[in-house]
Amino acid sequence: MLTSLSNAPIADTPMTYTTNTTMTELARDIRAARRVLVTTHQKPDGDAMGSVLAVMRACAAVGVEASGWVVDPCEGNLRAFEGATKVEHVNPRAPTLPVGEFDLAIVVDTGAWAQLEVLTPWLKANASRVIGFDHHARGDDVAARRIVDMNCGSCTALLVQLVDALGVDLSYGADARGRNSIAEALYMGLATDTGWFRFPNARAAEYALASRLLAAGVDKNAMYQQLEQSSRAERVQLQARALMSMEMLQGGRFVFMTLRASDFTETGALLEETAGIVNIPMEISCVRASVLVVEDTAAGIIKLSFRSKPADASGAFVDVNELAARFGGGGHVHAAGGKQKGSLEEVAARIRAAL
Ligand SMILES: [Mn+2]
Repeated sequence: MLTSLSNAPIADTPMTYTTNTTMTELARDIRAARRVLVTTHQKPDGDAMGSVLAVMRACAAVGVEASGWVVDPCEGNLRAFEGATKVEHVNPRAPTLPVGEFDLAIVVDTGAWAQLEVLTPWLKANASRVIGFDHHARGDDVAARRIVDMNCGSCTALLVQLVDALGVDLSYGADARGRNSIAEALYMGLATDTGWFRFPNARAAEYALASRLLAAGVDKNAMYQQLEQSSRAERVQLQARALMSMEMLQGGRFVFMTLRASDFTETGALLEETAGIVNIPMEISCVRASVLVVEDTAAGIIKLSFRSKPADASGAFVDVNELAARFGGGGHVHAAGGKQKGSLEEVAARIRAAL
């Protein structure tokens, strides 16, 4: 639970977070299963939800019963993609654990205990049956067997290999309008994790996968509108608050923004509506990295988001994965998150010192 969080950085464990099995073996085990649980990190983003939905649909395609189990908050924009794929949404303040017998538990888009707090007791009790698919640099021994590929722009870019290994058609699951297919779920993760193919992690392989998914019937324009142009006005007002708080540090190399509890109450915006705000200052020429600090009074923690630009002409860049690791988190070289206890002022001072 959240009370187990500490301010200490994640200790470097001797375990190496790397692939220790093959896609063929995991595909075979999924096919042999009768019932599987599919889950991801708390507060799922587009890649997490896309990964859960893609795996659930691929399981359905091979006759395996899949239960989706996700710890909220989860944006309505993302839930809109569930269609007929029924995902159980768990309230982190009043959590429940999965009920019934599962032959396998499939953890996607994370391998870190810190991101699976609600489900940790259940996963530990079922340790031998847990398999994982991830594209993050850091992780723990959540999944006994796992495929980890940091070179995938999204977890769904890794999962397309699983779908292929299962021999399932990418258009499986499409409804009468051509929506809610496996391809759509894969595209949701791919498009959102690569910032709609603008971020450094959008490379030839990611564009090639996008091409394949579009050919499989993905309606990218409808998806863009649903994912990026369906905000409430309160969300844009919250963005304005964050931008008003903007401080330029180190001669403008770093941008530092804060959102206080009062910013949420006064705008009526929700905590999950902070998504994407940390990217906005990257539009500024001199900025190399951006930090957003959010006061989450309900959870009693301070949430941190970090972003950085790819290497400049001199080859220099800010490794925000390393930075986030010093603040109870992690992620990728150019996109990471963390959480801290303490007051907003205390945490802000710690981060300013680290920058
Ligand atoms: Mn991801």
